Amino acid sequence: MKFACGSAKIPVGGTVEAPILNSVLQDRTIDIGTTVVWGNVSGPQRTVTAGTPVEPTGVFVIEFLSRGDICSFTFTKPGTHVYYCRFHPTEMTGTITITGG
Ligand SMILES: [Cu+2]
Repeated sequence: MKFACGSAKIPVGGTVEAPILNSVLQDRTIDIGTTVVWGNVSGPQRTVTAGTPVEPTGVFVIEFLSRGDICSFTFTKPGTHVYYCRFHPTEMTGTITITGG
């Protein structure tokens, strides 16, 4: 699992931003090896939690993303991951699709 927050270095390879703005978690389609960077642009605390509230997958879990915080995760396997915010599990959901490999 390659996961970085705060001042940690963004790994080598492509990066794609997925800003969290107006209570929306973004959908992104990326190539394998790409790092998705989530930043809490506005609003209260968020989480970026892989899976669904009923069935979290644990593939990536970013807890307590306060306003201004930036976290990232590098996807090294193809697949599709739905994700959600634990504080707003029905309104805030998104999908990351990883192609290639
Ligand atoms: Cu939320």
